[in-house]
Amino acid sequence: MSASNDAVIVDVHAREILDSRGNPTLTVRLATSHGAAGEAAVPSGASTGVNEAVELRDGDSKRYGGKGVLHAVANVNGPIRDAVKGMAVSDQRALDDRLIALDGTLNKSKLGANALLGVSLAAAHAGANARDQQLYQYLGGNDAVTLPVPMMNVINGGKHAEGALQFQEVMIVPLGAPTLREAVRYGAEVFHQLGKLLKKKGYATTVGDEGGYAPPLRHLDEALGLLSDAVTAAGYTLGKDIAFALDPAASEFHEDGRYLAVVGESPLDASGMIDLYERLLHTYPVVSIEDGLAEDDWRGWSELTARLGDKVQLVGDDLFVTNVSFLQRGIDEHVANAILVKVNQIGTLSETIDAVRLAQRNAYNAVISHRSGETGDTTIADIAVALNAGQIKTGSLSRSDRVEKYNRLMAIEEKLGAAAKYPGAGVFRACSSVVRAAGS
Ligand code: 2PG
Ligand code: MG
Repeated sequence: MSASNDAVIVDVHAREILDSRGNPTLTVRLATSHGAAGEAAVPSGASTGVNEAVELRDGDSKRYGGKGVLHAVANVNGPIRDAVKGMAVSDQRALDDRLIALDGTLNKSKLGANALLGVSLAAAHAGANARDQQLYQYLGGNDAVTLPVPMMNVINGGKHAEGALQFQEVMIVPLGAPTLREAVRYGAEVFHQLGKLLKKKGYATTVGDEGGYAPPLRHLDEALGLLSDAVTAAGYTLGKDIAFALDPAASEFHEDGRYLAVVGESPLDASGMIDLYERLLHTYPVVSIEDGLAEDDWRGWSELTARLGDKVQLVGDDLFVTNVSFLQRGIDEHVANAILVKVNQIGTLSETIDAVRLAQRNAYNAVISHRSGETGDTTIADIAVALNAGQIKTGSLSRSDRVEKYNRLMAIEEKLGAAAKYPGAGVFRACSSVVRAAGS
């Protein structure tokens, strides 16, 4: 072991900052005995799953409408710092175990998952810096060579754009691109063509929380129709170069067993929703549907998976909340075939890695994801490559909180050089018809 491997944590310091929605979050800086340090900022969701680890907010209505995070900051600068000082920065697992034990609750409600995550991720950055390595390399070693296929959220709705589509995310997937760099270009070109089309049709081209357009459309077909035209106008072949992915975030419009998929129309039951998805799959090249049904509708999810699981990627976000217990239930009950992975849903890097590894061992796909409230932090780009996850979801092709992740991925691809792999359509092995269309 080189001397730098023995670097120990000498200081941890958190500070309140703002996220992309103007809400408080925290950034944590962790310093080591050898002079290396690391910093990480914590994201925040809007359409959160009920079983997510707890994001600690002050609740003091005199500050930021109760959304301040000074308690979480104080937890880092007090008890957490005292508990981790002197620990080896490179032993991520021991550090995360210490954080989990110190909190002592199942959902991290005592110290806050936001406090724990900031420390956990800052330690990983400091560890990488102490060894003079890139983060993806530090976490994934020489095996970390797979750039993720992005799902780019170009039409925002649901909780991320009030007054727009009921479905939260309509995404493009550049699965026919030869490299990540080209995938980003495909995405940006389609995004701009979509903007032109919307403008021509008299829609505003302002964007939602994740940098995608937020036109006041009612039906998903309108969104997918417009997007199909944008893909063609950008010179790409639908289904071959670019496919679609959806995140309805159905927990948000589910009530008493029914889903209000279109405002002003009758709500559908789970089977009705599955019929809707089946029809969409026949009409458009949809390769992935996330949270197609609600987080507590396990019976509906079983039917969804039985009917469509061999045709399309079915991703559990609110359903699995990056938690191995929920994912294990999904595996046991044949529910979904992929997991969305959000570091702040679970609160430490080690538990995030556990969720991805459990998925991979059971032939479930893993999609590393941002939150709708983000910062300039790009840690998830490195995590996606480190774990060879194969997919990332990190928003549209506008706003720095989104594009910074794409920019980081392009930098990683350049650093990897000839070793870099962009898996393209191959990651959607469940979607046989689309993979065939894309010729892989
Ligand atoms: C989602 C996410 C990210 P939020 O539902 O997948 O796109 O949204 O962070 O608001 O939960
Ligand atoms: Mg989601």
